[in-house]
Amino acid sequence: MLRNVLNVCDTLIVGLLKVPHFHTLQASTIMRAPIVLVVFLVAVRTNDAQHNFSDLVAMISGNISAARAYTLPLDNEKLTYVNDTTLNNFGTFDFIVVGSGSAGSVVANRLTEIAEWTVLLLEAGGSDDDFTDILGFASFSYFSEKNWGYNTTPQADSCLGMVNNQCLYPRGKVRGGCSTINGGVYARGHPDDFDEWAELGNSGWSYNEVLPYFIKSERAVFPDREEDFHGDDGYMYVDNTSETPGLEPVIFAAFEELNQTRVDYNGRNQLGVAKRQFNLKGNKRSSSSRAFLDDFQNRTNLNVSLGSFVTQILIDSSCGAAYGVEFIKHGKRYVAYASKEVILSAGVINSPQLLMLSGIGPSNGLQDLGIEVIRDLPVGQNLEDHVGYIGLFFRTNQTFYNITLVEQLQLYVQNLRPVTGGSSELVNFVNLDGTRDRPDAEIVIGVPAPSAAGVQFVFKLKDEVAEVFDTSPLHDISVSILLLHPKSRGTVKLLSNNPRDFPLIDPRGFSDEADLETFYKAVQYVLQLNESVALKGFDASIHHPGVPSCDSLYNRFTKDWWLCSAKVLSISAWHATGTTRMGPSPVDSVVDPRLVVHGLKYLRVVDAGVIPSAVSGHPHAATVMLAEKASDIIKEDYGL
Ligand SMILES: Cc1cc2nc3c(=O)[nH]c(=O)nc-3n(C[C@H](O)[C@H](O)[C@H](O)COP(=O)(O)OP(=O)(O)OC[C@H]3O[C@@H](n4cnc5c(N)ncnc54)[C@H](O)[C@@H]3O)c2cc1C
Ligand SMILES: *[C@@H]1O[C@H](CO)[C@@H](O)[C@H](O)[C@H]1NC(C)=O
Ligand SMILES: *[C@@H]1O[C@H](CO)[C@@H](O)[C@H](O)[C@H]1NC(C)=O
Ligand SMILES: *[C@@H]1O[C@H](CO)[C@@H](O)[C@H](O)[C@H]1NC(C)=O
Ligand SMILES: *[C@@H]1O[C@H](CO)[C@@H](O)[C@H](O)[C@H]1NC(C)=O
Ligand SMILES: *[C@@H]1O[C@H](CO)[C@@H](O)[C@H](O)[C@H]1NC(C)=O
Ligand SMILES: *[C@@H]1O[C@H](CO)[C@@H](O)[C@H](O)[C@H]1NC(C)=O
Ligand SMILES: *[C@@H]1O[C@H](CO)[C@@H](O)[C@H](O)[C@H]1NC(C)=O
Ligand SMILES: *[C@@H]1O[C@H](CO)[C@@H](O)[C@H](O)[C@H]1NC(C)=O
Ligand SMILES: *[C@@H]1O[C@H](CO)[C@@H](O)[C@H](O)[C@H]1NC(C)=O
Ligand SMILES: CC(=O)N[C@H]1CO[C@H](CO)[C@@H](O)[C@@H]1O
Repeated sequence: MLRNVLNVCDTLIVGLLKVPHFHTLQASTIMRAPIVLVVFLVAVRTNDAQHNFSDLVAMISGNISAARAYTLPLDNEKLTYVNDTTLNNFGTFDFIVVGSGSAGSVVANRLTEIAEWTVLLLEAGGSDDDFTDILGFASFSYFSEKNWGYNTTPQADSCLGMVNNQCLYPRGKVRGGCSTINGGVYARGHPDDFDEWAELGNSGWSYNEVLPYFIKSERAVFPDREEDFHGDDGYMYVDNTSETPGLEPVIFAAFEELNQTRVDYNGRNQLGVAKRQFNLKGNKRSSSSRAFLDDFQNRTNLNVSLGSFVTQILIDSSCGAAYGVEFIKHGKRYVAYASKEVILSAGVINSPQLLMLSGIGPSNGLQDLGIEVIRDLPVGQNLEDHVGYIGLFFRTNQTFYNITLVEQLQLYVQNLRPVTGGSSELVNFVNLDGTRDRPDAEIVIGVPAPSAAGVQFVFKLKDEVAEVFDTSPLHDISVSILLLHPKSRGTVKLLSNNPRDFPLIDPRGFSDEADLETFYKAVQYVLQLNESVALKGFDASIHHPGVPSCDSLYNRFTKDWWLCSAKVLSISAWHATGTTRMGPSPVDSVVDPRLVVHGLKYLRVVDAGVIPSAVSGHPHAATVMLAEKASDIIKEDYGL
């Protein structure tokens, strides 16, 4: 019935639609601005520096306590709760962007550069805030309303050390999406990654073609970077952090003994050892929302609606044209219409969920759930994820941060570690198979702040694993291994046809045995550091907490033991991609190289899910890049 009113199959309708709420919207924005300003001035005047600092301490302690007491939800009941079944009309916009995450914030910004275009940005979560701005406390946000609250399904070959064999699977449900709760690491990947995208049939996406888009968004402010590869006037800040006193020279020297040279890993050569680069502006996170939305709130053609959970994409099945969305906001149901396009930027889990709820996905699976199939596409079928290992440490004779929370915050306001950067400080990208210049593993070195959430808290270790997990936060250096190109693939599926239910996330880490072999090579590589002369300066040696279920079967540090322990202490690195991958064929991809859903009109996906094969880095940078490029593709498709 709605589709008859709009006649969406007629492409000319675009120019004829009325924009009912748009003009009233401008007036209300202008009137609100002075009120905000007054509040701000009063706040600054009444806060002396001392008062300000005690406020900071209270805010941090409050959020940490709240996280420790938080119970993760089991479904989306709070978002789907409706106490008024009327379907309200939210209005008509040229573009509706679903999700304000790494990608959606960029798309909303770039499309509203065109003054004639109106954009509605719908975000299920609430605001980001002073707490989420601090990278070192990110893991506490997993235990808050700012995380959707997912776990993986019980795993067979990974996450075996966690309760019920399930790994926590955080996803940002907040302005900025995952870029508001993630580690803030800025690592683009290797040129071959993007050349591979192009070789898979995605013309326009080779390294030379995407590099300008990495540069476009970036404002790099750290020294010793390779200028030709970095931007310095984009919106998103990239910086390094101060060092943990004494740590860096020793670690650099240790890796140099393994013939690793110092690099700018986002520059000419990725292989080597480096200080970590972060999305940081001073001591604060430079998330997509901070970088691409904060300074643009006065654009009258951009309407950002938080607390708005999209439950359905409206599609005219007779011609396959998307024309709007249905969503729930504060207990009320709304429909919003798109006179040009609906753009899904709901992320690697929720974009597939929303597509499948709307009839786009594997036909068998959807029919079984009673969902009418509009297009049979492999939605959710190619989940590719980096697998991480959390059981390796160096135990040293150093005492890194024997300081209270207040002392950590005193350092923080001076932009000093440990809290500014989290536990990731130095990194080594390495190729283990010896065949190419692209890394297949990443070794991450860091010293966690004493206030960090800790592995036991974040991962809900099984009792028998937690009992032996005897890390020493004051003296240990963590050495995490990430596999960058594992062969295992997982899935995202629906539990039911109800948006209230969480989707089923099954990453299937280590289900392909080749990945265990790569992991073993990575361990052998890291163990060489145990002989390092440089680390003797810390009297350091490898510390492994042990794994009861493996210790009882094999001798420690034998190959069988390592492969057994891999399955117990492995996690998803939360770097999933590929669930709506782009490609030329609807047989093994969901969107075409212009990010339009195969066989449909006016519906694109722009988020990490379209990444066709994993990057040798962390996906936020590549996701921002692809959103920048997507915005240009969209402008081009409308003749701009
Ligand atoms: C804990 C964690 C740590 C990570 N660390 C790093 C790191 O250090 N560096 C790095 O590069 N990458 C990291 N990643 C990965 C990276 O953050 C993500 O790959 C990237 O942010 C994905 O961007 P996106 O735009 O695809 O989705 P998201 O950023 O997840 O955005 C999706 C948005 O859509 C909203 N949404 C979803 N469904 C709906 C709906 N139905 N209605 C309305 N809104 C909806 C969500 O609330 C969210 O705001 C990490 C991820 C996690 C979870
Ligand atoms: C208060 O603290 C904030 C955040 O640390 C800082 O940006 C601001 O300048 C401080 N204001 C005063 C008056 O000290
Ligand atoms: C958490 O931090 C936010 C942002 O500063 C603040 O508004 C909120 O009150 C804090 N929560 C608690 C429980 O202290
Ligand atoms: C966004 O659109 C809604 C519905 O049309 C309107 O009520 C609201 O005022 C708009 N908000 C802004 C900030 O423009
Ligand atoms: C480092 O290079 C030197 C000189 O080529 C070589 O002798 C040594 O074996 C290499 N070390 C490692 C760990 O590869
Ligand atoms: C928004 O604010 C910026 C900076 O204050 C200003 O340059 C710009 O012109 C404003 N835009 C609109 C549409 O008011
Ligand atoms: C409906 O629910 C919303 C969200 O829970 C609440 O804010 C609102 O007050 C409720 N309205 C009524 C009439 O109960
Ligand atoms: C940490 O500091 C406390 C208080 O100053 C002190 O008692 C303790 O010995 C210190 N621990 C180490 C390992 O230095
Ligand atoms: C690391 O070296 C120490 C000696 O410094 C040795 O006791 C220990 O067995 C070695 N550990 C491994 C895993 O090789
Ligand atoms: C740590 O061990 C090294 C090597 O034995 C030694 O030189 C150094 O003084 C020790 N440092 C501390 C703090 O004990
Ligand atoms: C913000 C910050 O601490 N930046 C540091 C980045 O690394 C260089 C080189 O180690 C330091 O000089 C900067 O201070």
